[in-house]
Amino acid sequence: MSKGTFYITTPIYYPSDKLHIGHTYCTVATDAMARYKRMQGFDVMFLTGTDEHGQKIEEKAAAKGVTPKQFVDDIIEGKGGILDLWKLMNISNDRFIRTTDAYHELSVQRIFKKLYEQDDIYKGSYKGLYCTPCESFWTESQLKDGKCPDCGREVKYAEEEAYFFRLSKYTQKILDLYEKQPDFLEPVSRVNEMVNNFLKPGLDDLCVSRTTFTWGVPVDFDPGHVVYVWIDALSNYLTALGYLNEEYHDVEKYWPADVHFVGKEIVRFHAIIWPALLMALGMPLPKKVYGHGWLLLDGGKMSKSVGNVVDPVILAGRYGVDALRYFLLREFPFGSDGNFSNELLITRINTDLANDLGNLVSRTVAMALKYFGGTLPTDQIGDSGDDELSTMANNLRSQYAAQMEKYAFQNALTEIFRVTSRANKYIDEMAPWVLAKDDSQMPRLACVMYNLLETIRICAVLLKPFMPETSEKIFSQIGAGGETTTWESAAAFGALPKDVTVKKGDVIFPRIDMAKELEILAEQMK
Ligand code: ME8
Repeated sequence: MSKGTFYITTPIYYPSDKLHIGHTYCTVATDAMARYKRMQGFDVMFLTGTDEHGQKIEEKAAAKGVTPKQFVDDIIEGKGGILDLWKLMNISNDRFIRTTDAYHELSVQRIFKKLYEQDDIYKGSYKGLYCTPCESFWTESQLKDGKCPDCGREVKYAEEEAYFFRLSKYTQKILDLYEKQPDFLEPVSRVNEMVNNFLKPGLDDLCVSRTTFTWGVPVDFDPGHVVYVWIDALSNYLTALGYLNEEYHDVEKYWPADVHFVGKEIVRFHAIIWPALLMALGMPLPKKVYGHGWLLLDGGKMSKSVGNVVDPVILAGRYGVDALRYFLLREFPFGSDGNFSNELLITRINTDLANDLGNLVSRTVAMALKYFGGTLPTDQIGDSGDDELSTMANNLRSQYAAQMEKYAFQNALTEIFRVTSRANKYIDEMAPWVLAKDDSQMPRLACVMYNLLETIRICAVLLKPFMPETSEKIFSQIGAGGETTTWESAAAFGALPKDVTVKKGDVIFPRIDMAKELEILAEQMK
């Protein structure tokens, strides 16, 4: 039975270049959350997609001698493109929206018109410092040494006819929102940033149309204007459900969104502009916006324009998708920035996945085979004399859930690995190889093996959102399946039948030779 709906989104990505591991980070986090909620029995809608309009794409396409649509089609649908990357990373999105989809464009035009007709959008002129070669307006503070920050050339004062959204009207309403709904925006540090940097000084009206490029959704009642970025991009969260279009009919079912995951630099758009637009449209607001941190490389934000990007395809190819997924969510607290390095990745795989989890599974399965031929004897189950491990495993699901509900993926995983470490210690303390030498100790030995298998089972259930393929491999080795792999079954110790049969399988995470691997990676990432 469904526990209700859960609507979660990633930002829609610019298909201007190949995506890097920073983009993968947010999508993997969203995927883990979506899988977690599905496992719990929620009817999940997980949306991701691409944000395809704008001057940058138009220019890149022109430089390549193709149309903007051909350009984005290739980056999205072409070999090694965005869709391939999400498939590789095992992303379980329910819907994929492209802002060039006809139904989305139609909705955007309808939204724009509605806001214009009710006077939330008005025609004015965009005034500022203009760089002619870059066709960009800049504010005084954005200039570098008084010149264009992009190309370094002179700027001059200019005016351009444009439409504006009356964002200034919403300053107090957004402040009230943060007051009334203190968990609307998390982590809390981002709220302070919004209040101090943008709301306290007062919001300016927002330019929402342009006439200097054509690659965008046309304003249907004023040819020459195209809808400028944010109305087009932000509204994807609604149009993908069928808002003001006939493609889908899910607005009532899934809106308001439960959470929008976004990178910290676009929090302002999601926590100020988006709620203001929704207020203007008379729509309920999302329950939460979560602004995650950046993956840094050598201390700077990983980004294609800087040229310091790491390719997730290379890493997933060498260490497996699950290892990469695990690393991303285990290594960095979701709300803060984190410094990526190949050393960190390999260390994490070796310590947690190969030594801790992998060893626990292979030792346990090997001992169950060696001492009992693979099937535990029901008539001989005794007491191991230690209930600390089973108590920990029993409490694990609720501790894990408490962290997952806060989007504290790192802590949720830490909870699981505290239990796997304890289980490894339990093996050393129980010394099954000593028990096995004494016939009278067989009931105790059987209990030790059962406790280990049960502990592994509960951990593997809770790891499913993070490492779906690994959990399946573990289930198959420890003789779990069907009802013993469900969320419900992880609530209590003892779901596996007492005469469970294990099966030898491959090592789930082979140990990596750090020095050798670092050399190979350096070569491949050149
Ligand atoms: O911002 N670390 O698209 P985008 C972590 N189209 N996250 C990173 C990152 C890094 N190094 N680099 C990028 C856009 N991201 C808009 C969104 S939503 C209505 C429109 C994250 O392709 C970034 O923070 O530039 C953002 O959340 C997402 O990737 C998409 O970035």
